[in-house]
Amino acid sequence: MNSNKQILLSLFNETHGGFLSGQQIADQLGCSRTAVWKHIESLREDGYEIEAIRNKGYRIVERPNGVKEYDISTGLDTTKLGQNYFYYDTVASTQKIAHELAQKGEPEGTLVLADQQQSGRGRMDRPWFSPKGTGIWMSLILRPRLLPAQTPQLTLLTAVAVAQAIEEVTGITPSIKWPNDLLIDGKKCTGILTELQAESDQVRYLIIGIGINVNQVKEDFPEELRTLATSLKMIKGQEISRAKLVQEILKRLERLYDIYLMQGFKPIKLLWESYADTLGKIIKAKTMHGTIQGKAIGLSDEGVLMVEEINGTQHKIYSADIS
Ligand code: BTX
Repeated sequence: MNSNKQILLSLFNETHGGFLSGQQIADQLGCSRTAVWKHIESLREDGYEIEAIRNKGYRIVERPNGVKEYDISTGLDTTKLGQNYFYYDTVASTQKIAHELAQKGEPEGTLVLADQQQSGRGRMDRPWFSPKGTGIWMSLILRPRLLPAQTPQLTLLTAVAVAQAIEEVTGITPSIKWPNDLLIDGKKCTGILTELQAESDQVRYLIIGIGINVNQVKEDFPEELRTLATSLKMIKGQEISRAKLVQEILKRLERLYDIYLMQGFKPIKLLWESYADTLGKIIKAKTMHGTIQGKAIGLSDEGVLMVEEINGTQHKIYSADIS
């Protein structure tokens, strides 16, 4: 977005839904009245509904549910996360781009977000359905000083941050299915994918991928996902602002990440447990080494799921699909 458009949108923001006269805009942008009209037209082309009234000026009636740079940066309450922002209309996968940027040295907190992904991916290369304009498909670069074995804790931390943000923006409380799914009414609305580059004893960088179904309706999902997946709009019955949700996630994530770096995993673990759907239930954990069935009895202090078989044997589950 060019800077004149950004300034114009900031001016509208300051009016809190009120009018700006053509002269005010011309003065602030240092341009002619004809140029003002062109800027307004260009906002309309971006999907802004703008009312124009003689002797009063212009007023934004409705904003597009966008996630471009301006939509995210205005009102973003973080010092690091999302301050360096890369937006794309369409990509194969934001994970791939975030890896490339991390390798080029982009700093911690860099955010990559796309309006649509054509090959969005989940764990073990499973596909992640990421249609245009309705969801949040984003990847965040972190550079914590951690051992590779500690990084699953950041997946759990991210799940808590997203759950808190969804709660704040929509009033809906999701539950977390270990380790990386957020469910509402038993259906998946969010998936989290953590990938890392590391030496044997030190993480070089982490890419945290977050996919959230925000404004899809049932018919938007392919047949095979309709019984498994849901969106926030389907639950809430109204459109949700994607930009607001992204901002809230970044804010919550930054706070929890700071707490984690200072105090370790324990406070995060307590929060995670308060949203947990898995604990106390009899589960089947499909791991790389076989299937374990038993009661999910808790999280260890490292963030590993503890499962107790009926004969009392306890297992630590580091990575698995849970059913
Ligand atoms: P997962 O492996 O736990 O879940 C993948 C499974 O979830 C799929 O096999 C399918 O059954 C189901 N699924 C696919 N798409 C959706 C959807 N939109 N809603 C609900 N269920 C679905 C979860 O992996 C991690 C997903 C991370 C996605 C983000 S989006 C931004 C970033 N870029 C990227 O390519 N991936 C991450």
